[in-house]
Amino acid sequence: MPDDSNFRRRSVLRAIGGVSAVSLGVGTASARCKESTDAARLETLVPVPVDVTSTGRGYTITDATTITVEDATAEGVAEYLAEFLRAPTGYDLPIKTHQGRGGRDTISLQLSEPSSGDHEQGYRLRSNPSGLTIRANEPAGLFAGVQTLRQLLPPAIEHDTEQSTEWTVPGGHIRDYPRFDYRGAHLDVARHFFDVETVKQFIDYLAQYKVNHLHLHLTDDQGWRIEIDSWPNLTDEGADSEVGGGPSGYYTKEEYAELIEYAQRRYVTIIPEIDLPGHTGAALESYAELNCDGTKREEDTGTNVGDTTLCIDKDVTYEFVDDVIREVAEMTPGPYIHIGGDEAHVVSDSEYNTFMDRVVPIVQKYGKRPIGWHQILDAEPPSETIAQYWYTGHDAPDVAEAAQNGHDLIASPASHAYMDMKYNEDTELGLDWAGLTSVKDAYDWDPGSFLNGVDESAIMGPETALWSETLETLEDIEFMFFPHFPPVAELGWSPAAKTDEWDEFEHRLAAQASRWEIQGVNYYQTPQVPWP
Ligand code: TNX
Repeated sequence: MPDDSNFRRRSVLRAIGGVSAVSLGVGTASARCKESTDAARLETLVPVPVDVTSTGRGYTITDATTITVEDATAEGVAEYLAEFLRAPTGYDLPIKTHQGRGGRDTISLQLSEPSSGDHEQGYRLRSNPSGLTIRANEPAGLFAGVQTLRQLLPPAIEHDTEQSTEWTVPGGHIRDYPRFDYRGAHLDVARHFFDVETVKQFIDYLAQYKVNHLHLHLTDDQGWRIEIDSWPNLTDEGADSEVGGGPSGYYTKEEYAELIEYAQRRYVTIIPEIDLPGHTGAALESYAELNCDGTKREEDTGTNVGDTTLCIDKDVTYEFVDDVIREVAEMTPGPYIHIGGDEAHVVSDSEYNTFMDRVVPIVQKYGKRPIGWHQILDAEPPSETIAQYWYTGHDAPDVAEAAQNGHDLIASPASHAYMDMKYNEDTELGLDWAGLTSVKDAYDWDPGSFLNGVDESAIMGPETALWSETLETLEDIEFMFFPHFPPVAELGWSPAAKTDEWDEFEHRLAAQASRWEIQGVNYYQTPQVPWP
């Protein structure tokens, strides 16, 4: 239950100590004041880095700044950074190739040989008056460093038109790497359809908080959202409905490729989900032969779950699944395909097992690693199968046993990671079947130890889920996602020892709001957070 009533409003200045005490107006005092305002940004990063050292004066980006890379490997990140900085600063920020550190007035992006103890997604960032360096083992690490750099700049950097301000990065060193390699966010585009632009915006939000997997729930009872050439009715007939019956749609193969590419540029891997054998109303509405009774199902615009299934006993079911998985595998460069497996309430246990025994190998045959909601473990699939835990309890002996037997898990407990749970009783959007999830609840758990009897080494990482029964627009998505999401993003990235103090986190979270305001994010101003 949320605990908004106990909330006490505290100034974010507490977290950025000392700033308010410095007198303004006098030359040096004002410079010192600015320096400490800049330095405060080292202390409001989300996710909080592994190590941060403040060293006084930092680097100011000017008209003279160039971005340097040592070779083409870092160019993609350099271009992303330049594109991001050019509009608000109005500077040219040319990208140049240069061996080693770029020298004065450069933002230098360096890829180095991994040194011992360095994580492959980690980075180091240094800022001093002569320049700024981000060093990493992999481009993904550079990209994470760039997201940190973004938060080290004044919030005005989030504008897409030219601003006049001093673009100072506080002086300091940061050493940083993720706790979990896998940090995910799920988006339900089936209950309500979201167009390509909306999903791109969502991907940008993930990247901003260092989340590197987007799980797209592409099919459900209410709509089929991905073009499949060999079964064209799926989108000709199965894509024109959604919850409430409003306007809907699907991604053509070209649009899906566009999303993949957009995500790749941001080091986000897309995981497509084709939910099987339940949650298949849209397919059953498109093809009579997939139904056991041979007649097409009626269009579904409601929110019931669990009352649909492909016909387990028919061969055509497996021809259908094979074609769909083959085409989805062909258009997905990432290593995973999610095959759902949840809430198949109208099949018997033995039918469920029969189905998964045939379908899991299809995913493997097309070179992908299967993921399922944790019910998939009931069918005892091969240990390569990843299970996504979504119940609320800490005790799940079957899941714990599977983890001990080699299954990897994704942690999405609905009581903490379901972004569609209402913040409190008054939240107009969202659901409450798993209880209310305040922003504090979203932070108050440990993905590594949530499940009793499961060792942290079996946890790939946390994943948020955003189901869209009640969400129709980008504004709706933003309302449930902000500020529910950054807490879970931090739990995925930051060291456990740095993520157990809500009193400290709430100030860093509050400091993000000035960026969201400029970005135009429709966030919920929960009274639990001391917004500035
Ligand atoms: C449960 S989580 C579901 C979804 C609903 C969601 C709403 C899961 C695997 N199944 O079908 O959309 O709750 O919160």
